[in-house]
Amino acid sequence: MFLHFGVNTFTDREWGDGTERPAIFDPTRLDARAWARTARAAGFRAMILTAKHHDGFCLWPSAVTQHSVARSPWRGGAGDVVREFTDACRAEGLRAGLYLSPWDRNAAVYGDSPRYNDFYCDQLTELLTRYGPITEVWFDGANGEGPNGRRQVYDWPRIWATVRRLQPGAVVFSDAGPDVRWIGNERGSAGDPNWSTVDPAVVPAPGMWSEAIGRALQHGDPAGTVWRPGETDVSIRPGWFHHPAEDARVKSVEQLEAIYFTSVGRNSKLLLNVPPTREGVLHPNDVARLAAFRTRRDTLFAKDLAAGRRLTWRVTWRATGARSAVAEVDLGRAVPIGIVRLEEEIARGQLVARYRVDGADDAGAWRELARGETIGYRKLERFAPATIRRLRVTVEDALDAPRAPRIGVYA
Ligand code: FUL
Repeated sequence: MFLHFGVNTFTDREWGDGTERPAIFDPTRLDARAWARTARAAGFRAMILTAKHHDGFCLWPSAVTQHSVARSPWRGGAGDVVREFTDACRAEGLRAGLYLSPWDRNAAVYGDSPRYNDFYCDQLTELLTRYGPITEVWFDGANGEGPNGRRQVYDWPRIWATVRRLQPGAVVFSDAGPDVRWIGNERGSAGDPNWSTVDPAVVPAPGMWSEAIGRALQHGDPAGTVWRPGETDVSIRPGWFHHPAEDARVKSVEQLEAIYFTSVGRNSKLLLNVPPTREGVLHPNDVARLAAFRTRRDTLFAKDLAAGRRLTWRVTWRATGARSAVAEVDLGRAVPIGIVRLEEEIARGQLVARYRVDGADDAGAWRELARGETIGYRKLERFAPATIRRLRVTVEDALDAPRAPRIGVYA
């Protein structure tokens, strides 16, 4: 779960310009533990907080700027949202991630490239040394001009090396990874096909755009030399920050379900943004929607008809060529099915390049249910419900001799 929170929450804007008075930051009942409880109940495994957005306002008391919670009336100027957030994550068994916007519209040194790189690495060092293990560091690509109209030249190698040195277990997210890549849009839709490997030369740094970059982010590259799986970030509302005028525009369960299928169901992780309100809590409409989304997923995936028939079902897997193979699952009896889940053992790489799924009823009449290209860690296929006894997954092409995918079958 992604949380966008900061001065924009109080000014009702999406991008602050850095001139906001820290005094406006005054959440009346901030409750990070409640954010974490909601996230956990909804099935999230990690949360990522905007420690600093483009306005430069820091949700922790940074020693290198005055533009922070330390100058706000909240908790008498002694508060630290990053501390409360990371404590809450740990208390609820969630991993903690942080977003530190490279673009800073407040810092006077922004655009004075070597000095801002120092300033930025100082802030990163504060975040990565004060709050225990950080799972993911999130670098967005927006990078406009500074307060002085100058553009910053970021020292990405140094910035990434700072994360490696201080938090060797953290994954680094940006358009250019190096560990996890942006999926190329903010609509919740990963590419199909979607390879977890990329050619690093195509996306040299965050914040660049071309058609080739867009394609690389969406689809990856089967010939790519680095492993850089996609992460799909999308907001539960039209905006990233909370705006009271959008309280009735929280995405429906149907929209969230569709996003789940086009992100998690396409070999990508999902990072769903749920922004706290001015009070510092999640809005009841968002909380209710998350709960309903969880119920929907639990219902859709309640019963794996393959695994549930352990006594009678059989899976056979045989190679049909150097890079092709076929798996067959006998469900024991003909049952209505509408979703198939396929998973490659990605600890050993991503191989499948083309596959099809067929089903046969009791009479043994085969029909095609779905076909696709990549599988990766998870591929979800949804089709018009059919009554099926035997299921066949045919890998028609792969980068190397394919291994048997895990197969789940749902009504
Ligand atoms: C973008 C930012 O400009 C948006 O405000 C938001 O934070 C989004 C997740 O990343 O680069």
